[in-house]
Amino acid sequence: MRAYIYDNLPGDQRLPHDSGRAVDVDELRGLGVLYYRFPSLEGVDKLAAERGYKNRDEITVSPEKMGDIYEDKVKMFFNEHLHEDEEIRYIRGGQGYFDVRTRDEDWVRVQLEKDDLLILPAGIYHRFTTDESNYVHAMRLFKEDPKWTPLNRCPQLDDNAVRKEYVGQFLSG
Ligand code: KMT
Ligand code: NI
Repeated sequence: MRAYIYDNLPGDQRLPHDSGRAVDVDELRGLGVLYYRFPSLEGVDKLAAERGYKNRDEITVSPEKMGDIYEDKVKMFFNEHLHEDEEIRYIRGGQGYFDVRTRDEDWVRVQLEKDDLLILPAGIYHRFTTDESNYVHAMRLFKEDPKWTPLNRCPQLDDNAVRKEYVGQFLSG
């Protein structure tokens, strides 16, 4: 895992876009974003049990697996959105970038690789993309049924109760 401020320069979303400003795990924690490294599934199983996660699935995001819809999927994952539940992703192979918003509306780009697990809190604005390798294999963890409805960012979403709760807990004061 490596995290840094996104440079906001034009260019393919899959390029690193590294501004050169590093972000450490304490800063991530300040945004409610938790990082773990689990070399085996044991650690993941334990975390899932502790947090009440009953279900999981695995997804491979690559042109080989997805064919013609790959480019559309990658663009969709990159739309800024939030969820009303936390989002947990465990990377089993390849790499990918999760971008999360700071209180200053910068993006922190979190580069994940095999064995990295990231927890995004409910209500945080974020987006995802593969990198130049165009390959990531990830496990998605769910408390109940696989459901992770993305709510795309728009002004009215600031009134969403889960968003307000997130802002109150992590972005104010
Ligand atoms: C997400 O939340 O954007 C995804 O599930 C993308 C694939 S998992 C790395
Ligand atoms: Ni999401």
